[in-house]
Amino acid sequence: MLSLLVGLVAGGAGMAVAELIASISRSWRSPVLDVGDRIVDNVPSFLKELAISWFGTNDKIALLVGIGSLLAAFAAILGVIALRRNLMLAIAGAGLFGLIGALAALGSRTGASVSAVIPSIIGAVVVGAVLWWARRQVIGDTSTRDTLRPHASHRRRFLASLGVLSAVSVGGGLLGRRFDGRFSAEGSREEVALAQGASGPPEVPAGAQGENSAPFFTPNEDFYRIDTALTVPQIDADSWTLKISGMVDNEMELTYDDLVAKGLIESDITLTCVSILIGGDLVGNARWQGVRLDELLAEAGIQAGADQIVGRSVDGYTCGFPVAALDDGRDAMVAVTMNGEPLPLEHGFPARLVVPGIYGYASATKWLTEIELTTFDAFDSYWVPRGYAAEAPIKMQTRIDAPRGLDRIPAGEFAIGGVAWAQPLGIQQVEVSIDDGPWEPAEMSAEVNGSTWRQWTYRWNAPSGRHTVTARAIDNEGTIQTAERDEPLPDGVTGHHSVVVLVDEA
Ligand SMILES: Nc1nc2c(c(=O)[nH]1)N[C@H]1C(S)=C(S)[C@@H](COP(=O)(O)O)O[C@H]1N2
Ligand SMILES: [Mo]
Repeated sequence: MLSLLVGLVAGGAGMAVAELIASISRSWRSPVLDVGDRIVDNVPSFLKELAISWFGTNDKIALLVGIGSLLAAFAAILGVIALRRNLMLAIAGAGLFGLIGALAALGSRTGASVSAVIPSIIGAVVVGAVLWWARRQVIGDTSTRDTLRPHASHRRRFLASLGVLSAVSVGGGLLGRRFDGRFSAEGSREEVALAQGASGPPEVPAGAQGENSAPFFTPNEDFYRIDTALTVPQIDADSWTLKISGMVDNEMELTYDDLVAKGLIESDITLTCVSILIGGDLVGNARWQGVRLDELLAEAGIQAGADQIVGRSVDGYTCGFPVAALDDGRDAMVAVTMNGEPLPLEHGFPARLVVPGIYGYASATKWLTEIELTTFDAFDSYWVPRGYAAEAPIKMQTRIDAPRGLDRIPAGEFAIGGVAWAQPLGIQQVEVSIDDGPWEPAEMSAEVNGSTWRQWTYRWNAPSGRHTVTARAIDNEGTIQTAERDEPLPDGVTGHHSVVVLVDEA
């Protein structure tokens, strides 16, 4: 019991010191986050899909809780080894702790300086030192016994010291996180909002909102968030730049002001994640403002032979999509606002790519810092070596928002509602089938543009009993959404959304 406690206190003290030291320099990170990053980068894709389907947008918290639990278990074992077996072995174990942290720091996607190992190494030294001290307290330096029989008064004093040490560790750890918070970009975002005049949530275009569908514009707070970043990159708009590089005639480097001075377009675009399941919620619609990507690239001059546009993030993440995707004039942009405010930090402040019709993983680089023109042969973006498709057009989907699966509703008139998307073509019609009966057309809400989801309502006179409601869409070229089911990997789900509903006697 005591040795487990000693291990936990030693581990906690080491973590706290590492956190404190990591907070000194902007280029140093918490070892836990570094280890987490390497796990995120190396976890097999099927596991990542599983994590998203289990934890949704909380997958990061789940990962950190997992790492924390493993660390605690490891630390507790070190305590047992230190007090009951071999102190040197336990200190070596603490060294392993540090080594893993150091390697994780060096493996950073953006490349790390050698000094990035410092927090881990000092943290490990502290763990070793606490274990050594605890062993001397418990066993005494003259003794080589394995059994622990300290005097009661000595024991009380020792427990008190452990208590103080834990309290100091918790305080130090919190202070470290707090101190690290001085790198927050929230202030920069507020300045940008003041300078640009945030207009606030947009008004829904006339007739676009369905009766029982998701809100036409997804509020920023509710917008799904998917990325590999365990902590949100903090970027000052003032010192940020956007490079345009690679196979272009004129490489460019723009400041935030240069970019915005090019003039902003405004467009309603529905983002979709390749990991969305049938009927899932990794999709959201927003009004974006930004600089047209085709115009920006025309200015840079795309060289013949370039077929891939790569967006690089400050955190090392990369997206890649075809140059040819821009040929149809869709509103691809370097976006700076989302629903009438500067991009929220989690959604890419100060600038991100938004490309209608291409899944987010391949197009929607957040915390954008470079756009590189290259070829698909020459470069694989982040998810491609991890098994996702290099080209990722969004597949048509229809989602039933009401009723939800296994809802109980009273018999009689019910407005079945939902959304459908087929960016950038757009949806012509949604059809509903009850209990595998004939497909009947739904009432369509106004179409805003092909890159935005379209909402629909089907007025159903529900008879009592258990019924299955299925919906499918038809795009503006007349293609009917396939019933064939496919998984998210490697290029997005297909299949119809169905819900079972329990209708009570009226
Ligand atoms: N820098 C960075 N940008 C990224 C990602 C990422 O992991 N890192 N994930 C992409 C994925 S998979 C999706 S679906 C969209 C999600 O954008 P959102 O979080 O604003 O909804 O961002 C894309 N842009
Ligand atoms: Mo995604």
